[in-house]
Amino acid sequence: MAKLAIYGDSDSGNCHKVVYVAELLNIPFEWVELTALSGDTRKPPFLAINPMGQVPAVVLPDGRTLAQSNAIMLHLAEGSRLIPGDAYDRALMHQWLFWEQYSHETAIAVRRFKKSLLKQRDEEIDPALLTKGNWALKVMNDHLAAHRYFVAEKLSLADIALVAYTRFAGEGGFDLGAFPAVKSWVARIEADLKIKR
Ligand SMILES: N[C@@H](CCC(=O)N[C@@H](CS)C(=O)NCC(=O)O)C(=O)O
Repeated sequence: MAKLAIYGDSDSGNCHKVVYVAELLNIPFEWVELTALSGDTRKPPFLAINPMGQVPAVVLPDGRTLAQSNAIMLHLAEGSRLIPGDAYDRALMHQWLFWEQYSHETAIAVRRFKKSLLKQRDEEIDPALLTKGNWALKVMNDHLAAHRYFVAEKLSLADIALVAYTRFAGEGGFDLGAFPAVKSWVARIEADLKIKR
């Protein structure tokens, strides 16, 4: 029987999300490394798997393909403890997943990419990214000051999506020391996910 194949870049938090879920749920997989910066994600062999030209993308054991980190996590975790059974809690989880993609990843991951991977200097980076990322961290910190997890006081895909880039926020020039509830939540989720690196 074919295994799940995860096409990803090992520097990418979006790709890590998929691995975290597969490992947590004991789903066997093979990893296919594709460096986003090399342009390989925009070449025909990979475009046949994901016409959007981005990692992560997966080929399921039955040969079907799927892209977008949060969609892949939702599919792999269908019916598992990582998706709340209660309809309202499930909607709350989706609330955080959509917010992560629109308001968090677009500032924190993008600034980290520019600073840490493209080696751009602060003066070269749009200052709005710092403002937007700090706002996202404040929203998280306010929530986590009163909660151990994002939804229903237990680990869900919301925590996994949000931790993926929050744990690298320092590489993007964000100071997690200013957001103590976020900092301790990151350590808690890293322990829950048994993250090694
Ligand atoms: N919304 C997408 C974002 C995926 C994304 O931005 N992937 C980047 C790596 S983190 C990529 O493949 N960049 C290469 C490119 O766009 O050509 C997701 O969550 O999967």
